[in-house]
Amino acid sequence: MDNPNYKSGFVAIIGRPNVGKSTLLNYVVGQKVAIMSNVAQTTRNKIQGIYTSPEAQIIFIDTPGIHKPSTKLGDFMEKSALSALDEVDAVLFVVSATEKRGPGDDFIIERLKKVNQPIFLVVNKIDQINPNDLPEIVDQYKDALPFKGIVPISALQGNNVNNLINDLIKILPNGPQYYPADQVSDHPERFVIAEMIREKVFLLTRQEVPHSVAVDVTSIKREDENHIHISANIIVERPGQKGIIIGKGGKMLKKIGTMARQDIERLLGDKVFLQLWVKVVPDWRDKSAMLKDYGYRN
Ligand code: GDP
Ligand code: MG
Ligand code: K
Repeated sequence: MDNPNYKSGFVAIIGRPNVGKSTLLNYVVGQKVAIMSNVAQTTRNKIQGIYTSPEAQIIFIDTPGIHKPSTKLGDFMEKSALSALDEVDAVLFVVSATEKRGPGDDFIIERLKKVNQPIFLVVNKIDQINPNDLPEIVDQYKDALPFKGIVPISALQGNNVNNLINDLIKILPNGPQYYPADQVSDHPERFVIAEMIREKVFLLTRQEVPHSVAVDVTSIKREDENHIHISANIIVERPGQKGIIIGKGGKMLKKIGTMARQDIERLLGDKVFLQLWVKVVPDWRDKSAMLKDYGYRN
């Protein structure tokens, strides 16, 4: 891609549970990449969806970890959600037009006060309200943060989502098309699966393994009617990290595989055979920090 005017960047989607973050992501990407559910906090992973057009590529990050931490795990997830915010080009703060501003929103607003990147207020579910009520809903939020824009949408019906995308493209920097245009449509679940494996690596090894670990899902094949065979490489920089991930007698890798497999089975609704390898790629760290962090390979 050598179009010097091409725009690209990373955008985080933040909001309390059930405001429609996954629905928005899925609408924009045109694929069911994130797990949608009425149950709060089902999407515990940093899931990315990629929007690609001839003018721009936007890589979306779902950060459900940004809620009040009450456990060690919550703490850990919140930290990674916040550190993701330092690296993005814009933040979408999604609220629901059908609900009053609440403590969950206030908590997020407090966190977002520390963020320097442009923040858009996205008022979702406008299909559920009387248009006359919109100004009153927006009034609850509009002075809380120095919003770059306020965009009412219906993620479910797609109303006004194009304008949101155009607003985002306007503020994105010039940059390359990081991912091939068909990456998401080829294997919409590939990114999610890689994220699920990555999450288990961090969860189980804690701080011993740095965030530069990448997961590359090398194949997803249907074995038979009820089974899917998945192979993935966990890529680290140093042999020591490989040792930690494999663990004594392969115990750690087995644990990572079992926990990831359970998540993937829930995602795909099928039984899964998951084969994991750990590979050392010494110059991995030299690559751009952003691409590294999001598991990009090549
Ligand atoms: P998340 O927790 O923020 O990711 O929320 P989800 O995307 O999982 O959505 C939660 C619920 O709200 C689901 O039942 C969605 O179908 C519903 N929903 C999301 N966006 C809209 C919308 O624009 N309009 C309506 N009516 N429902 C929506
Ligand atoms: Mg969600
Ligand atoms: K949800």
